[in-house]
Amino acid sequence: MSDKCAVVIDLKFERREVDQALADAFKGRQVLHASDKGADLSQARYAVLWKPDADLFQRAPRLDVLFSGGAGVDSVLSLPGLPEIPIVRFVDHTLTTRMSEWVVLQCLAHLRQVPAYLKQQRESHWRELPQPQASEVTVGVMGLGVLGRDAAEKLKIMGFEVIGWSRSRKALEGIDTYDTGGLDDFLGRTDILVGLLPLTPQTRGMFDAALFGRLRKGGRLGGPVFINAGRGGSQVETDVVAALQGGTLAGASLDVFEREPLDRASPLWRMENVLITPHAASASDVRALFRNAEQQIERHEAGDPLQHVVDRSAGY
Ligand code: NDP
Ligand code: OXD
Repeated sequence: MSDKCAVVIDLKFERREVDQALADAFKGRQVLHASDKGADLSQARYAVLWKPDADLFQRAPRLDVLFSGGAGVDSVLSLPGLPEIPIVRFVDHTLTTRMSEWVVLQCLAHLRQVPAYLKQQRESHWRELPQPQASEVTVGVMGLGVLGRDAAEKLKIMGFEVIGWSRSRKALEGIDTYDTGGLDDFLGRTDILVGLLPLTPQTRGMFDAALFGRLRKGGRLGGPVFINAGRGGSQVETDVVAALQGGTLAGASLDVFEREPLDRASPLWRMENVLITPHAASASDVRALFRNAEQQIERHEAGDPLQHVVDRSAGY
């Protein structure tokens, strides 16, 4: 056996996919699978995890670093028995690129009236709809972290007017930015609201009736559009439904929900102006995840600081 410290894997990917990715990862290190209930994890120093079983930290009491299988760490931070050790978030261009593709796709879908054309197609109805220009529509991105920033820049390239909001104010070329104190001004300019916020006590339930009511009225899309790929816990789903039914919102694209999978009885499934994806905006690439964890372990063992460490007091 190698004298390099062992790694535990506790991910909810298909085991075959994990095994294929492991063929090129953690060379010279023992890799243990938490799903093998007989495996001795007592000496493992690193864990790569996503929604692990409740007994992981009892079985692996000597961990030094946790690697989250996703960019969002709300579920990791709420794990029972979570040890006081660094948690490294997953940050990788594959994840960022996928998310920006999803966000740009959704903004374009509402700009170019895809939900209305899909309805017309189902009814074999030939009718050209108005075509506002991207430059006439302001997209407000809430959360200008790794994902929000890239999405904002790509939306800008597509020609949208883009503004952004985050806890601390950011400087982005060609994009007006706001901090928490500027929320009213930010919302009052926004035609398409994009949520790319982590779920924290501050962001829980933030997308509610009051917030939707502060979005810009009278824009070129016939009303504001809400797009969320951050976390479902940030949206009050009954308020989203009511805002769509009452016309406060003209449309929505939702990838995340208060409870996942989204209940079959949810009216959101049947709304013609709503596009739904099953928390699939940007899936973690398991090869990239292992490559990242391996690089961070090498840094850690060489005495260099870990990167993308979660700030537990901020919750992300
Ligand atoms: P980052 O940590 O890089 O960025 C988070 C951003 O949110 C930062 O700009 C931060 O502000 C801002 N923010 C946090 N709390 C507040 C607050 N209370 N008020 C205002 N702004 C706030 O995260 P990522 O960009 O990497 O990821 C964002 C989220 O996307 C993840 O947490 C996860 O929930 C979700 N996600 C969803 C996926 C999907 O498939 N649907 C896939 C991957 C991630 P500041 O810059 O000042 O710190
Ligand atoms: C993530 C996610 O946080 O998949 O990476 O939601």
